[in-house]
Amino acid sequence: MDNELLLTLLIPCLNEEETITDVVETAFRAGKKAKIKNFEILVADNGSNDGSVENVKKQKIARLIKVPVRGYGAALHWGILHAKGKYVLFADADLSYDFFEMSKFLRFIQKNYDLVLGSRMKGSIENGAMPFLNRYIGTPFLTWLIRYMYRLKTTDCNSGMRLVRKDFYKSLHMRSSGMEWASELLCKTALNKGKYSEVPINFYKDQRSVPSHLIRWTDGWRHLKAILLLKPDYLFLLSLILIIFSYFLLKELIVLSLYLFLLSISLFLSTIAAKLLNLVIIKRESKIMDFVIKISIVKIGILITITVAMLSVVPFFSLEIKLLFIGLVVVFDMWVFLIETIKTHLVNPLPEP
Ligand SMILES: Nc1nc2c(ncn2[C@@H]2O[C@H](COP(=O)(O)OP(=O)(O)O)[C@@H](O)[C@H]2O)c(=O)[nH]1
Ligand SMILES: [Mg+2]
Repeated sequence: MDNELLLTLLIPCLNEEETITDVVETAFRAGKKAKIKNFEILVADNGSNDGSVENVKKQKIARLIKVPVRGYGAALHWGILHAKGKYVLFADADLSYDFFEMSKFLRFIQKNYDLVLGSRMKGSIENGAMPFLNRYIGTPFLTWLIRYMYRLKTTDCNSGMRLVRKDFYKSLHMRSSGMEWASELLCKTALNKGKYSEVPINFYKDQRSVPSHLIRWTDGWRHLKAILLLKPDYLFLLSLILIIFSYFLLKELIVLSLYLFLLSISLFLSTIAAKLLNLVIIKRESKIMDFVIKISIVKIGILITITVAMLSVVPFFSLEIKLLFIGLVVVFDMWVFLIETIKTHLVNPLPEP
C-alpha cells in the first residue's frame, strides 16, 4: 500500500466525553516517546451523542471515523479496515489501559507477529477495575475454553488492548459486531495458525462516571456461542456422550432416556448445521451465503410444526407414530433455533468500507 504507516493507534468510542481527550493525548505522547517515525491516531466512533466527537475534533490530533453499525466489534472492525498502519494497536477510550505500555508490543513487529495480546492476568489489575464475577469466573472460564478447544496459549480472552497485523486481520473474515468480537479474534487466530504472543499489562479502574457498556450475561452468552460455534466438533462428542447416557437409562428411566436421545440427535444435527455454516461463512461472497441470509428458516419451522401438530390428531396414525412425529419436530425446531443463532451472530456481515 502506498503511504503505508507502521502503526495506527486505534480507539473505539461510544459516549466517552469524559475520558476520550485524555486517551488521545496519552496515545499521542506515548507514540512520540516510543520514537515511532510514522504513526497515526484513529478514533472509531459509532454513534456518540455526547461531546466525544466534538472533543476529538477540537483536539486535532486524531483522525475520526464514523462507524455505521453499533457494537464494540463493529467499531474495531471498521477502524482496523480504515487504518493506514501496517499494524494496529487498540485500547479502550475509558483510560483503563495505558498506551505508554506500547513498547512491550512493538518488539513483536520486527518478528512479524500476527496478534499480540496485552494480558491483564499476567500483569496487574487495579482494585475495582473489574467486577468480581468477570474477574474470577467469566473471563477465566471463557479463556480456559479457548485454550482447551483451540489450543491457543491465551490467559485473558477479554483483554481490550491488542496489537494486530492488518493484513492478517483481513484474512480472518470476522463476523461479530459485539463484545464477542474479542473471543472471535482469538479463535480465528488459532484456526488460521497466526503467530501469537502475549505481554503483561496493567489494567486500571476506568475514569468515567457512567457505567461500562458491557452487559454481563448477554455479552457472556454471546462470547460462549462464538467460541462453541467456530469449532463445533466438540459438540459431536457431547451428543455421543448423551446417547451413551440415554442407553444406560433406558430400562430404569425411560422418559429421561428418550429425552436425552432426542437431545443428542438434535445436537448432532445442529453441529452438522454449524459446520456447514462455518464453511459458508469463510466464503462470504458465495451463492449459498446469500441463500442462508435470505431464507426464512423460522417460517419453514413454524409451517412444519403446524403440519405435524395437525397430523398428530389424525386417528389413522398409531400412538408410536405420533410420538415419533413430535420427537422429530422437536429436533427440527432446535435445529432451526441454532441456524438462526448462527445467522445472527456469525453470518450477518460486518460493515465494510
Ligand atoms: N459496547 C460498545 N462499546 C463501544 C461501542 N463503540 C465503541 N465502544 C468502545 O469500546 C470500548 C469498550 O467498552 P467498555 O464500556 O469500556 O467495556 P468494558 O471495557 O468491557 O467495561 C470503550 O472504549 C467504548 O467506548 C459500541 O457500539 N458498543
Ligand atoms: Mg473498558
